[in-house]
Amino acid sequence: ERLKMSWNLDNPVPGDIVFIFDVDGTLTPARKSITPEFCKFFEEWITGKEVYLASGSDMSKLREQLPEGILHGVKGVYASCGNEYYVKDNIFYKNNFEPPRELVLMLNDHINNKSEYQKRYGNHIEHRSGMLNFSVVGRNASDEERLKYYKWDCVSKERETLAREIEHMFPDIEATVGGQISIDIYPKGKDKSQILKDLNYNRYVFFGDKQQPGGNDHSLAMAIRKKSRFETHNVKGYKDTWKTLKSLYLGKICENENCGGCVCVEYQ
Ligand code: M1P
Repeated sequence: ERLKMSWNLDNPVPGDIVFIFDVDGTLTPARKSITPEFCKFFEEWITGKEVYLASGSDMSKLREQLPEGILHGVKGVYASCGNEYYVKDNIFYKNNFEPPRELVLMLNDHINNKSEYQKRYGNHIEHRSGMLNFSVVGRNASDEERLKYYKWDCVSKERETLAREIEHMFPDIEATVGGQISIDIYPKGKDKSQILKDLNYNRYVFFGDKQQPGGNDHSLAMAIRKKSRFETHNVKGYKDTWKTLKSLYLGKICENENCGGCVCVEYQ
C-alpha cells in the first residue's frame, strides 16, 4: 500500500549518477554496527552525492547499525528488500504481504521436523512489511551461535536448498539468501529490484555482497546490468567497499577510465 507522499515517486527526478548500497556485509559486518573509522569516511563521502540504501533488514535494525548522519545523509532508505521506503524518519510507502497458510506450515515443519541443524533459539519467522524473514536457528541466536550456523550452512547449503524448495512449491513467491542465518521471502518481483521504479539516472553504481544467483542482491544487480551505464561491485565485505570508494570516488566522481561504461567487479 502506497502512502501519500509530498513528492511524486511515479515521476522520478532524473539525475546523472546514483550510488546504491546494500547494508549488511557491504557497509557493515552482518547485523553489526558500522565501524567508527569507515562511518566517518562514509558520512563525508555521501555528502553532495545521490546515495540510496537497499537492505533486506527492516528500519529498526538499520537504526541499530547506522547513525543518523548516514540514514539522514542519504537521499532515501529502502528497507525490507524495497518493501518500505524512508526519507529521513518519514515512511513514504510500505507493501503488505499475507503469506499463504501452507507456506507458514511448511516453514514450521522445517524447523520442527526437517532441518538437520539441532539448535533453536527462537524468533524463527519474522513478519516485515511486504516480506517474511525465516531462520532455522532463530533471530535470537547470539553472535557465536549465528557464526556456528553460518559455517554449517556454508557446507550444508540448507538455506539455498530451502529457498529453491519454497520457490518450487509456491511459484508466486521468491526466497533469497540474505545475511548469515536467514532467508528473505516475498511475492515474486517484490525484491530489491523494485527500487529502480523510483530512480531515473544516467549511471547506476551498486555495491552489494549477495549478487550471486539466490542472493538477495541478485535481482537488483541484474536489473542494473540492463541499464546502459552501470557498475556493480560484488564485494566480500565493507573493507572492499571502503577501498573501492577511496580509490575510485574520493572527492570527485570516478576518473578511472574503466568506469566510463559498464563494469561488473567481482571481489576475491
Ligand atoms: O541485509 C541482509 C540481511 O540481514 C539480516 O540477515 P541475517 O540475520 O541472516 O544475518 C536479515 O535482516 C536479512 O533479512 C537481511 O536480508
